[in-house]
Amino acid sequence: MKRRHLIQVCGLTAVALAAPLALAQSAPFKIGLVLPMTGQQASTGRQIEAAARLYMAQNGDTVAGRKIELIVKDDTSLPDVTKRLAQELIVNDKVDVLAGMGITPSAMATAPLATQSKTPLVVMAAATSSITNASPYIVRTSFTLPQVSVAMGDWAPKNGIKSVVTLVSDYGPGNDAEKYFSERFALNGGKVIEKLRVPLRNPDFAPFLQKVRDAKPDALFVFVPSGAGAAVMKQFAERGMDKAGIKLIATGDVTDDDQLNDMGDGALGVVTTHHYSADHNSALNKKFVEAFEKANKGMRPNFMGVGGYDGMRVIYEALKSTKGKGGGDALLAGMKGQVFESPRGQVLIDAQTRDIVQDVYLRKVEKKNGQLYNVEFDVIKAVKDPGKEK
Ligand code: VNL
Repeated sequence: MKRRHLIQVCGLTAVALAAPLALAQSAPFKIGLVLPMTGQQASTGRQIEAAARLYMAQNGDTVAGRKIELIVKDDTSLPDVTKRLAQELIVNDKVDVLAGMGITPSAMATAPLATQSKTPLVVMAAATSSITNASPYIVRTSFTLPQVSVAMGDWAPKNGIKSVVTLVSDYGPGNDAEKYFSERFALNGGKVIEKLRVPLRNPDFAPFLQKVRDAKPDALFVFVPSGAGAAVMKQFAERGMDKAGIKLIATGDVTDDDQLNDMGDGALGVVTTHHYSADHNSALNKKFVEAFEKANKGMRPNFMGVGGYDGMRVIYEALKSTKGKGGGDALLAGMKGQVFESPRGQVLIDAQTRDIVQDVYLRKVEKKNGQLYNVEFDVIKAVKDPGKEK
């Protein structure tokens, strides 16, 4: 009797001691996802939120014993708002990870907060090269403009394009695209006749396109952010640029899968360089596109969606690597060096730069089963951000 009693007491003590630990382990793991859900970049927010929710639906909402809580905040694409929301998420909600960042100014405004609070910040959209230098807590799952623009600087001169006018949105990623395309194009013997920059907010492309017509280059090279491509394509066609013998070449942001199918036949034949096409030929991508469309009333995933989907993967695996414990530095360590197959192809989170290394594709807009797609026709394997090599 006595002995049994003792065992019972010991058992109870063990349970009592274990209880606080078990409670701490089961506290939710919070991800603060700050995105432009309204305003000019709303399609980016819509894509990333949908992709994050799909990832959770497919992989479960409990990781290493922790329930994953996704807190989505709309920054309306204004960097001051991004910063305020990130601050609230850190201080009030005590998030374990920050993520999202639709545009470069939002990521830049949030970077110092990530550093001060030692909170990993997973950049899923913004793509200026220098973003990852702004905080040692930033990890990127999108791409960089230098990464995709250099490929066009190589392709164009080999394909009969000897003179170009560049037209970019006048901020970080546009400046990167202009610089890295132009330098490589010139190195290959091409001539950049003029460099034009349009404002990010409410751009009117008409006066710029008139200038391009007058300059008569072989091609116009364009970067505008996701969501703005359809307007460029429309005005390019309306001004009869193609009939004047001027080709359109661009980064894949312009023939964005989110809008491409509505651009009409004017988009046919446009060649772009980018890291993701919904048409990418792999079993994993087919499965991803099908599930994404099914969960979102037929919406086709674009490169922003993939950045969000892979960003969630990076967070899940980092949490697993800490066995559910978390902690800013431990999570960051678990994010660095991840290698995995994404719907875009094989990727690596470079442990040194915390930036993504990935394949860059040459693509041409073609019709398949009555729908417009960026059809990949060539690939440059495992491209690092050239912006980090200087
Ligand atoms: C950025 C770069 C934004 C590429 C984009 O779409 C994009 C950025 C909203 O770094 O601000 O396609």
